Amino acid sequence: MTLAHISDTHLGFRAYSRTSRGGFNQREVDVMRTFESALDAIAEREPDLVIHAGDLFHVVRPSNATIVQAYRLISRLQDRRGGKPLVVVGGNHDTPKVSDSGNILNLFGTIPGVHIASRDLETIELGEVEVTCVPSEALGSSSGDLYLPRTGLPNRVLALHGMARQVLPDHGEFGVEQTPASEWTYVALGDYHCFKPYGSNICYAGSTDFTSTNIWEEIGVPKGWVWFDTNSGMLEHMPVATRRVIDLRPIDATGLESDELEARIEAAAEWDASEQPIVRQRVFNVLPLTRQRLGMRLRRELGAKALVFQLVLSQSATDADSRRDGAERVLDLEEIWAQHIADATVASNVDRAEITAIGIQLLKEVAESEASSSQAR
Ligand SMILES: [Mn+2]
Repeated sequence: MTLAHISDTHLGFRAYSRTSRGGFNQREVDVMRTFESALDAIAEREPDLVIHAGDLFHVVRPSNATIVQAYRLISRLQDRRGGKPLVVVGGNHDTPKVSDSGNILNLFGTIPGVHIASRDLETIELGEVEVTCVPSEALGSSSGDLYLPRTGLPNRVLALHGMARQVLPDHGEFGVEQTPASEWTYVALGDYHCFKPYGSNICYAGSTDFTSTNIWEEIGVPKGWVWFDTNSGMLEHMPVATRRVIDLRPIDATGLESDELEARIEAAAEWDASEQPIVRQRVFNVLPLTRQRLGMRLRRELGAKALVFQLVLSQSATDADSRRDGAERVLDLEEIWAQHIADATVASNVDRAEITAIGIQLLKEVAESEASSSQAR
């Protein structure tokens, strides 16, 4: 049997203010495009079984456009595969907390061959294959028992969304030694956004695009999906192309005048503008006066070479220091907002300074309310 394992596609994910020609958020378009190319690659390899290990959508209520496109792409995949089984497990992002009645995932169960396990632990029998599904909601309610196969079928697949102590009980990070790995033909994990295998038949497929809160810590690991062949026992990560994300080497601004710092930042900006990547340049040890003098021109020019150019100026000496003082992220967003309003086309009677101030005030309120509520991934 051959199997394709995909996860954390986060359709409907949006970020930054740039829009596509059609007026959609550009990152939302990107994420859908990567999903499409992943499905095309999967269709080409003709797997017997496809597992989506959760977070098909980024939100519980995706936009109509997102639902329609996802439905079209999954229908086309199933068409090409002649309706061979595709199992989708509910993730923490796309499962409503309250009731199952309004779960958008259930709509996809109407596509030939698609099985949805949105909320409860369930075992689906597909000929010679058992697929035991542990959606995010079912994982939350279980008591910590190990998951074991429930049938005697020759192929037994566990599909689970979460950081799975039940599968990978405490052993350093997530250990493989104590898992019932030998009981399962394959364990398809979702939730963690980087590809991560545990032994020869368990892995997180990772996300298909950069959709986490902190995309910068994911740069080193390619996005993609996983191919598994039970005959050869071979587990292969299949990368997909995404928009490039570039984290430039941080600049130390100690002793630099603002024009010298500008020159350094400009010199470092040597990526291919036609790729329109997402770029971050961090600068440490920036004095408040230098920050004020750093021209908007620089941000605009470099911003035009990228989908997003994040210039993160910090008074602290290192990233760890700036995180400790807690003000960095808010400051960063404020700067992005100020830049956006400086660049935006506005009616002549609109006061840019006033709009900027209102936005900054709102950002502060959001930051405060976020700090007081717990952060779920
Ligand atoms: Mn996810």
